[in-house]
Amino acid sequence: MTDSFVPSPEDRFTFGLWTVGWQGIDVFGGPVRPPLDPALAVEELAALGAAGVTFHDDDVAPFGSTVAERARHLAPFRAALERTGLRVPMITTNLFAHPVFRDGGFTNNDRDVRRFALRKVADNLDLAAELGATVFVAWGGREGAESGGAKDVRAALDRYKEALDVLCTYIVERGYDLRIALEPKPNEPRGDILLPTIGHALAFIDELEHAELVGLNPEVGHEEMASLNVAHGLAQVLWHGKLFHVDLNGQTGPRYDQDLRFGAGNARGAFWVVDVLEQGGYDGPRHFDFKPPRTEDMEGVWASAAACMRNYLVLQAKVRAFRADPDVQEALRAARVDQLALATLADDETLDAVRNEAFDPDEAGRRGMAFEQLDQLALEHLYGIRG
Ligand SMILES: [Mn+2]
Repeated sequence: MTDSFVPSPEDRFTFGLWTVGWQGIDVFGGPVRPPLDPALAVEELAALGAAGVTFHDDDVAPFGSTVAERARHLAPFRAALERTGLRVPMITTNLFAHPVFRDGGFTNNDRDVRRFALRKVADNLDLAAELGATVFVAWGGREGAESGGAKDVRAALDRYKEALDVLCTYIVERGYDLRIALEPKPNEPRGDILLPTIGHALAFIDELEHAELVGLNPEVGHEEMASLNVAHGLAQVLWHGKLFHVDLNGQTGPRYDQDLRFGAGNARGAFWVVDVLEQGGYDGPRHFDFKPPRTEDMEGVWASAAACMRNYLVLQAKVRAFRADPDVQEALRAARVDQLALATLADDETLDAVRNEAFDPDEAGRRGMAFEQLDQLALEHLYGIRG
């Protein structure tokens, strides 16, 4: 298509190998697509205009590979990276697929498994540093429970903290330029996952020894599964200085984890997600963590991946046009959005100033906020009849 929504590496779009490589295995059926060679994924993503790829350790070298086997599996992948110039800005560890992780990794009740999980992550931190990744995502999909008595949540959080403290100490001691990004999710695969939302994870980070090295990798679908407003969540993560990475995809409200391509599902929510990322100064990768539906063959997979980037660029153009629209600027003033940026008390004032202030709440209570006019302008930009 010949328009301006053509991605290039400057847009910093990245994809997990497990996204385009997903074979469609779900709870109800086996694979619908053949395994995807990681080197081929790199070539295809580069041709589509992506800037980088990310992966779990087991995506490139099978679980249990020796150091030599891992090097052998990584060689063609590395060669493809060199040929295409694609980067690896983020790496993550699979602590959920193998049966040993049936009760999680860092918070598994079995101490031996927890020790094994730390070893697996440490190996992967070495690889991340070697490949130049600066973010290490920790999604604790199996850290949780289905039943009440089986998990002592306070003890589990002690172990979660212990794991992150130990791993951060390792990062510091090795001098790695790496930060860890926790990825909250409310449920799936566990009935209830620990650190289920952005808010839980932010509060948890405050208790860590190296809190400065730990931030978040929020995912659109995960927050929407919990009926939360993703744009608001991202804004708060930015406010805390903790947006280390972001997972973009699509979701239609609270149901199973759909992992739709970005921009599908809640399109209105996606508009505000792009707005907050663009306005909020986030300069990291725009990382897509989606699953091309089972209905698709490989052609459909690449169409779906291209659409993630295209939809981001379309929404980016729309939020820019929205912000630049003089009618919107007037509507923002009418909605008194600018007033919220003003401190409630002047520099030289104390609480006494407001206690002695003349104010007519009935008069102020009659003023409408004019939010509907502003929101309608946003929708009209999204619907494509403005800008
Ligand atoms: Mn994710």
